[in-house]
Amino acid sequence: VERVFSGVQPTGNLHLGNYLGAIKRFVELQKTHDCIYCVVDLHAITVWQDPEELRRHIREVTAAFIACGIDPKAHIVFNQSQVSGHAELAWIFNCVARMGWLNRMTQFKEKAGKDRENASVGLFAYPDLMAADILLYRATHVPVGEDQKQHLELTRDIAMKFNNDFSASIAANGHADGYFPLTEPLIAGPATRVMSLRDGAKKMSKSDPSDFSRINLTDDADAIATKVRRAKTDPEPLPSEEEGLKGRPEADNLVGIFAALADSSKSAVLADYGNAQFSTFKGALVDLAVAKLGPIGAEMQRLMGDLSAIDAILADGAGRARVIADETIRQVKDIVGLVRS
Ligand code: AQP
Repeated sequence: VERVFSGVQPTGNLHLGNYLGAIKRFVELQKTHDCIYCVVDLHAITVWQDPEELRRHIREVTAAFIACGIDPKAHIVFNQSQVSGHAELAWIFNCVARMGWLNRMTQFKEKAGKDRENASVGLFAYPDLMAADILLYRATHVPVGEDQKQHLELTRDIAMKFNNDFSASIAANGHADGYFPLTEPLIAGPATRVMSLRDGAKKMSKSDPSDFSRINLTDDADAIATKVRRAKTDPEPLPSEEEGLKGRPEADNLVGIFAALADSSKSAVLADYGNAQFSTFKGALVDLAVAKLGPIGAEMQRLMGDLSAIDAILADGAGRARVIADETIRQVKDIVGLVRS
């Protein structure tokens, strides 16, 4: 059976990159897969979070999942810290992964910056926890943005080393070869890496100090219009073919956003807007973004009006996730040789 797992950190403003690169794909995969979608709060605390804000953000990501169209009854939606198996398996993976592997992770280098000595141990070990999130459910597919590709490769390396290191014990415990699956990333479509609206060389990100760099899922029509109109562009009109976007990162980004929002492709968008001035194209992009994101923001706001209903969804999802997770933890303990009663 094919199972999808993915997570989003409750670290602040969810933006168009999170939506197009991840959450929109989560929604689509519900039709064909068993899906588990997680608010990864243990990942969030690898950098300090204000406790009140963290609580609000956990509920806000949950509201965003549901407002975007994830069905928490047909699939599983929960927050990571409510299922202890994530932390337990992450510890075992800390003992499987090698320092050298983690030293190569570019996200750690970017997030730790120059002051690496002062980064938390959790931030360094973050990819091991991510591998645990995925493999706890023996997920076969993980929809993510391009920025997570390296972490998915590490997840496969951990699964492979675990399967090798414990191959005799895996067989002795009656499991088929390869206890953990080699999970496939699902990175596809025209917006796997949405860039900042202010700088075509930088990823759109929650932590960018400029709010004009991103479109938040909660932005109203005026905010979306202002941000798109102010988005950096070059002076040339749009090219009529995709080839012409090479070397024009800002144009490429806006065309990719348009294509993803319209469920279309960059070449189809350029067939309609090739040779158009940016002012014309940006006007159409504002209309499209407002039409697609407006209802999501409004629904998020409505859902946030009843926090106990959100907490009930998380509790129900955690209960169902725990059934799968506990079974994996029991099996892994037996494989590794940890005595349990
Ligand atoms: N710019 C992006 N384009 C496409 N996909 C993106 N994702 C994030 N940014 C983009 C995808 O969204 C999912 C959830 O991301 P996350 O919140 O777990 O972590 P992140 O990648 O660290 O997100 P941010 O916004 O960049 O946060 P900060 O600023 O805190 O680092 C993932 O699937 C991710 O690929």
